[in-house]
Amino acid sequence: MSKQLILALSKGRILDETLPLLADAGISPSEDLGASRKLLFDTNLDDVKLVILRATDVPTYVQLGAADIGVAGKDVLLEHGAEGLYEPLDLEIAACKLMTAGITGAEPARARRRVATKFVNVARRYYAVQGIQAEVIKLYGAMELAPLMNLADEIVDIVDTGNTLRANGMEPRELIAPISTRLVVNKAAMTMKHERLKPLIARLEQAVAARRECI
Ligand code: PRT
Ligand code: MG
Repeated sequence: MSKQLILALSKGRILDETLPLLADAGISPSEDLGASRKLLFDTNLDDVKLVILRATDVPTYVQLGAADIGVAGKDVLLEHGAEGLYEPLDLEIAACKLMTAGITGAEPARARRRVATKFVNVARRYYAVQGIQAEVIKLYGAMELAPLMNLADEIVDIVDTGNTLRANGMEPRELIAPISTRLVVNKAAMTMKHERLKPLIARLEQAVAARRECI
């Protein structure tokens, strides 16, 4: 294994909150991420490189060791599964909730409930544990549309303020899991590169703790 550490970041809203946290931990990209179409970046630290990925690809890169360490939403991790990954630190950013939701005031009456979501594994597990028969329908976006269009009785989606649901005549129902962004580490790298990873994780831990004290 090379001595280099590859850190995989989730692009989108998580990235916006990750970069300041990394800066607090003393890691910054050598160039402006927004200014180029590059996806692999050097940092101020000689042995740390950043790769910017689609959020759902981060667990795959880290699990298979293409990246040593990654930053991903707990929702994405729950959907992907934890095999080959350690999750040593809650970064306490991009907090939200994974919930079921449906049309406001409507009873989820159907014996076999149709559930639209991009979190199909999470949804199947959740309804099975509840003892509810569910037909889970995979969607890639705009879950809020599915009940309105009579594609599904319910959705499983991320809720923050609830405004998106309300704007579409829907209400949150059950909480499946509170979500925040986590640090994940490749299991083999955790052993082989422990010397290098340990101080990096410790610095991030301190940065998270320092923010908690400011609130
Ligand atoms: O575009 P792509 O399909 O790749 O994913 P995405 O657009 O969902 O990615 P992005 O950049 O939005 O980041 C997603 C990650 O951010 C998730 O995996 C969560 O861990 C985290 N996160 C935190 C959120 C939210 N808050 C959030 N509010 N992800 C999505 N939302 C969306 C939600 O899907 C819904 O459409 O915001 C809407 C709900 O917000 P409220 O405030 O109206 O309830
Ligand atoms: Mg998006």
